[in-house]
Amino acid sequence: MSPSLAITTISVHPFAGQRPGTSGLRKKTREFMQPGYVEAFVQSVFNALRRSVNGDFGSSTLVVGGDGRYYNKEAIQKILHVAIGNEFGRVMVARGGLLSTPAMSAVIRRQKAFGGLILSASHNPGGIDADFGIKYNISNGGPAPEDVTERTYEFTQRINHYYWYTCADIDISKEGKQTHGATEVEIFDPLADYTALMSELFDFEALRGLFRSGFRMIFDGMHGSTGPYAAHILEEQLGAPKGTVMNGIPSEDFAGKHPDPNLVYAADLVRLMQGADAPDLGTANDADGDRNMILGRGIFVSPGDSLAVIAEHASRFIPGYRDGLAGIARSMPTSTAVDRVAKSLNVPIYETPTGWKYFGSLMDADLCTVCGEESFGTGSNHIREKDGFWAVLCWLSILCGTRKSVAEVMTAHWVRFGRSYFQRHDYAGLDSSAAHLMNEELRASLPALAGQSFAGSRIAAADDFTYTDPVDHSVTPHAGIRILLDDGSRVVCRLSGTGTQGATLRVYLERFSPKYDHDPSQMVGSLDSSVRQLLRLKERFNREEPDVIT
Ligand code: VG1
Ligand code: CO
Repeated sequence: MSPSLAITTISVHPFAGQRPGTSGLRKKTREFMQPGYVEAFVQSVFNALRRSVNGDFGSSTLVVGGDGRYYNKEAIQKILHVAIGNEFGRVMVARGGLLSTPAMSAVIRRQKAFGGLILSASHNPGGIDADFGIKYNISNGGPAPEDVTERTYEFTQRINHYYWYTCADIDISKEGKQTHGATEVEIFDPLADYTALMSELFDFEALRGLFRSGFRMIFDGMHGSTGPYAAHILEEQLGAPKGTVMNGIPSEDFAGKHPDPNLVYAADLVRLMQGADAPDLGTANDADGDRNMILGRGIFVSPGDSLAVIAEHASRFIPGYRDGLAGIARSMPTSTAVDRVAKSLNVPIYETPTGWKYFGSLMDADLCTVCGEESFGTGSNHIREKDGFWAVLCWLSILCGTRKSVAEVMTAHWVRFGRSYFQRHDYAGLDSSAAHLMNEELRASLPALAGQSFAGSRIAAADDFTYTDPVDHSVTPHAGIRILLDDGSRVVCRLSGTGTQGATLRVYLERFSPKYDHDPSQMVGSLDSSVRQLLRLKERFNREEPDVIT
């Protein structure tokens, strides 16, 4: 049979709401399981990209993999059949379908692929009644920028057919190459490129020495996709004792938990790190491996501080950054701790909207080397995604180089730079229209806020953050409402773009002090009560307390 005979055109109707958010298309799993849903979205992605290859994917490589959640394998089969139907020259599939988000980014870059499809709803729970997602990454290895996601969305709204290659399920359990139609399907080792990249950036020999000296750590894989990477690199390559990796076996529903590395959802690890026999370092990654949490004995490192400490020490203790940093970027709501480091290093600092896609153009233009978000995301220009395990290796290198404990590293940092006390309060499952109305009202009230008293200080400025990309000059409006106080404190409010049900309000609170030993909750307490009053949260939503504080 000639290849084209096996390709059929299948009719499909548009599905409402296939608009990618902060990080790809994220919905309830059952929504994705509707017949034709995955096919229609993936075909729309290809339709949006087709003009960039002059209508022919014959010399393009597509990479496919996911975080192993429920429906990962089924969706991969669908993507393979549609990609072969669209006559991609090569499709690379991670063995077993398991590929972390940062590894995807590394593979796209090292294999010079055209792009990749990641199946993940990140830190959201998995299962038939939980969440699923698909994200497209472009050839620089990073999330598709907004012009691509918007074009994709337009195609989803007028799609009427997709291309399908008819054949049995493709075996993705063993490495090797197969030919289907006009496409070479290559099953690859998901650990190889990522491990090679890490060994180039970090001094593995020094880290082996650290473990030989008796250093103890825990890595919590939260049953997501990173357990195998961590076991391979920490236990096999760096000589950390077996058992260093906990919850390291990927599971379809992440053992029924939120695979989200924060104080609430990684409670077991947090407890361990507070115990009498706590190891030197405690770390966790989310399901798709782009988020990280860092803990020391009895101490939690807030993500904004972690970014600042990594930026402070990178050029000294991490070979990949020996030449220094070109610049640093953080998302707007992220604490300003790293700004002070940038100042001391005499490098520019960039403030971007929430979501990793905004860092890509800065890194492609060599304007920024290290970047991060308050949502437990840290990374650098080694790839174009945030990288949870990279952050773990950064901290290992800093502890190895300084011979200090996590608490000592933090204290030294705060003594030198002062401390940004920071908290994020999430109010989840709010009525969507009420939440949007609140946003509108707040926006309308902004011009009148300046000069008013707030949390014992005075509002110096209040605005709705608009970002203009310094490289491609694209403009992103409505990226979060900021209230800036005379005393340097900040409150930021925005609605989440990754949820799958109702609306989630995120309130970010930050207060600076040169003193480092205050209680964070107390330090942001008056900001919290003032913003609750301003937003009239109780009245609107009948909510007394946030659902999650990070
Ligand atoms: C959240 C975070 C944002 C992060 C995004 C994706 O978005 O706030 O910082 O980039 O999740 O992270 P939102 O719109 O819900 O606030 V992940 O680990 O899902 O790829
Ligand atoms: Co994630």
